[in-house]
Amino acid sequence: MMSQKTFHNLIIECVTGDIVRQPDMDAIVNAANAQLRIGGGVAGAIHRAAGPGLEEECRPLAPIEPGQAVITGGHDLPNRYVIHCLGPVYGQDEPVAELLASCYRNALRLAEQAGIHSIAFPAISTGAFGYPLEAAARVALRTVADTAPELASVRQVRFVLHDAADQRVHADMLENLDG
Ligand code: AR6
Repeated sequence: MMSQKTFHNLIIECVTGDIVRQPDMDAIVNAANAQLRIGGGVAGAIHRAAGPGLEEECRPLAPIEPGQAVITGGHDLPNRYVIHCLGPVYGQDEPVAELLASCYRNALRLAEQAGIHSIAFPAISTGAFGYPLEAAARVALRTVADTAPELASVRQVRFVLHDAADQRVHADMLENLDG
């Protein structure tokens, strides 16, 4: 299942799938922990697929703060880059929506600097960090759409949702999102 819309020449799409199985994307985004270690969820899947070289490259870049992003190589992943974002812990890190928006803005800024054309995001903070899916989707889609006019290199942003219900929430919201 797939839905797509264009904002200022930026294609935004929402698909159901696995973040480590997006071989056509230049970069994938990690829903990281502050220490940039393996962890569970998205981070576990990315580190397992990338191999131990990723954790080694991450070590000197840690720790990072909520809202911050750092970029590394993709190692054994099919993607050239991984951009690691630390999302806010819901009910703990404040202001929570602003910190989540910063993740998306900072990731896109790093992607621009690296000359990246395509980037895939998971739903940052909506797993272990407890951010309600619909509220997080609203922040994520709005932030990416609002950033579109500033992007020159990034042409395609893909939201990869692990389950179909989450994908539907994003697809419906994308459908109703104003440019
Ligand atoms: N591909 C796409 N989406 C996924 C995948 C996958 N392979 N696996 C899970 N999701 P989470 P967070 C979804 O917990 O909330 C880690 O342990 C998942 O259903 O990965 O930012 C780190 O080490 C959920 O909707 O990230 C941190 O400590 C979303 O991705 C902490 O969890 C994010 O879930 C970060 O928590």
